[in-house]
Amino acid sequence: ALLAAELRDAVHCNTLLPFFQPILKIETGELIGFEVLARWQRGDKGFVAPDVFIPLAEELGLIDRLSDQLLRRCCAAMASWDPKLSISFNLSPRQLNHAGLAKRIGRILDEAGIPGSRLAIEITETAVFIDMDRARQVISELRALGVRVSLDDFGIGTSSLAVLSQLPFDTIKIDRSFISDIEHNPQNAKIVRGVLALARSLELTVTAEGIESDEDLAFLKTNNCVQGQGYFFSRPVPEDALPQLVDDVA
Ligand code: G
Ligand code: G
Ligand code: G
Ligand code: MN
Ligand code: NA
Repeated sequence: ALLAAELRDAVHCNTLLPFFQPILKIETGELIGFEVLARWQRGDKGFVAPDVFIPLAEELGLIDRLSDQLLRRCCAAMASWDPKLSISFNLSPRQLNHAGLAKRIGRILDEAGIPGSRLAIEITETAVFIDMDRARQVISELRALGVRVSLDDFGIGTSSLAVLSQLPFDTIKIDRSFISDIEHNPQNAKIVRGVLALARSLELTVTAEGIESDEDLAFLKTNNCVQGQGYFFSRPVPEDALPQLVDDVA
């Protein structure tokens, strides 16, 4: 109950922060943008993980407001970046069912003067896709804004192939459980090669998550995976660390 009250306050005062984890082109090492990961600094009690406060925000009916605040902050930050850089922003599956999602996102982009092409939306496959028609409509509305749509955590859900077959994604993000330590896990290596082949035939871009070592990276390079992210490049960092990070990567 205390946590809920504090989260209400944090959303009310707009104190949640976006952290940024770089996404790179595997072949060239070029920085293409960042995944946005929400952080809540709870007074002097340290950071609360999104796994905890995102479900709570959903329960409290605060998720849309929280999400809009974060996106606005990101758009404000992006205005000063190299326009080639984009962000990849997580939405809760439940948000797909809220009417006017694409309209709200379009308005936030417009107000900040950021083109839709600099935004990707990440959606995890879950039971929400039971309403495939609804999901298809929202994804199409987002793509009409020029926003790309990614299927997040690919491979650990229950209906990946049905979802891919029925919904118009641009990108799949291979779950990090398949990538970290791929050098020493021949089974995962085979699965990832298969997913890359599947993505090629569906003309989807792939982002590998959870790249933790130069061996992980070398495997993905050899197998022509296009994009990647992970602790090997950088942990998620706050906005004020971005200039340094952009310099380091370049
Ligand atoms: O969240 P909302 O869009 O209602 O907030 C509008 C602005 O009002 C926010 O950007 C925030 O700065 C300010 N605000 C609203 N409530 C509070 C509050 O309880 N404390 C502080 N410090 N600011 C608040
Ligand atoms: O660092 P990591 O602990 O950031 O993230 C844990 C989980 O929380 C991930 O699955 C991520 O997709 C999710 N997450 C992070 N930020 C957000 C957000 O702003 N909205 C939603 N819906 N999920 C988020
Ligand atoms: O579900 P989603 O893909 O949005 O989750 C992103 C989560 O993965 C965040 O918690 C982020 O901090 C974490 N993460 C990002 N890169 C790595 C990595 O290389 N290794 C591990 N273990 N976690 C990572
Ligand atoms: Mn994600
Ligand atoms: Na993931």
